[in-house]
Amino acid sequence: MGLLLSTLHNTLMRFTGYEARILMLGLDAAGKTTILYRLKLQETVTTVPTIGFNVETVQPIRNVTFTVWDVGGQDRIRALWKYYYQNTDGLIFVVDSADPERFREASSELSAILETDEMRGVPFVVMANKQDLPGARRPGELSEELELRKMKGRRWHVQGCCATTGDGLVEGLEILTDLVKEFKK
Ligand SMILES: Nc1nc2c(ncn2[C@@H]2O[C@H](COP(=O)(O)OP(=O)(O)O)[C@@H](O)[C@H]2O)c(=O)[nH]1
Ligand SMILES: [Mg+2]
Repeated sequence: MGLLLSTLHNTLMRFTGYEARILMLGLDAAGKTTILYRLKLQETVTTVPTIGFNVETVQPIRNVTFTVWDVGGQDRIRALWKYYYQNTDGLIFVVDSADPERFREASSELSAILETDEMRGVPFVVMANKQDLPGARRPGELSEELELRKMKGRRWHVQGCCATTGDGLVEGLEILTDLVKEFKK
């Protein structure tokens, strides 16, 4: 854990010099909150339930702000999301790799997010979470299932991970950091 934390801080250090706004989105139960806890980002989380969806915002760590909420099936409040999309530098989209019944829903949510004007060109990393579970799809397979090759005009990566152990999380963040730096050039 100590190692994970110091690696994470090294990773976030590489953002220093400018502020980076990272969104972490995904269907409910994909593992977003677990990732926040695992990265020790949870302590400073504030939840804003009044606007109809629970937004978790982490106070900036080394100039990096994380904002998190569940997507899917909330058409009534979808219009509000764009205010949170504004000025996003990078997207983490978390998927439960062992729940193929929801791949289609996850894929259409991801497409809808990426198609908004506010998210144009923003790079993303798909966290292929729950790699520890039997039957979990590997990252390559998941990128086929989510039809990521159709998502033109931006850089992306699929990272296998396990939020409960922390495996793969720092790797995914490091790759996102590199993609964000290229995007901001
Ligand atoms: N086996 C396993 N379970 C996980 C993993 N990540 C999250 N979970 C479990 O999945 C459930 C939903 O996780 P949560 O973080 O609340 O999802 P969220 O709705 O996206 O915030 C919880 O019971 C977690 O303990 C993982 O990598 N492996
Ligand atoms: Mg959650």
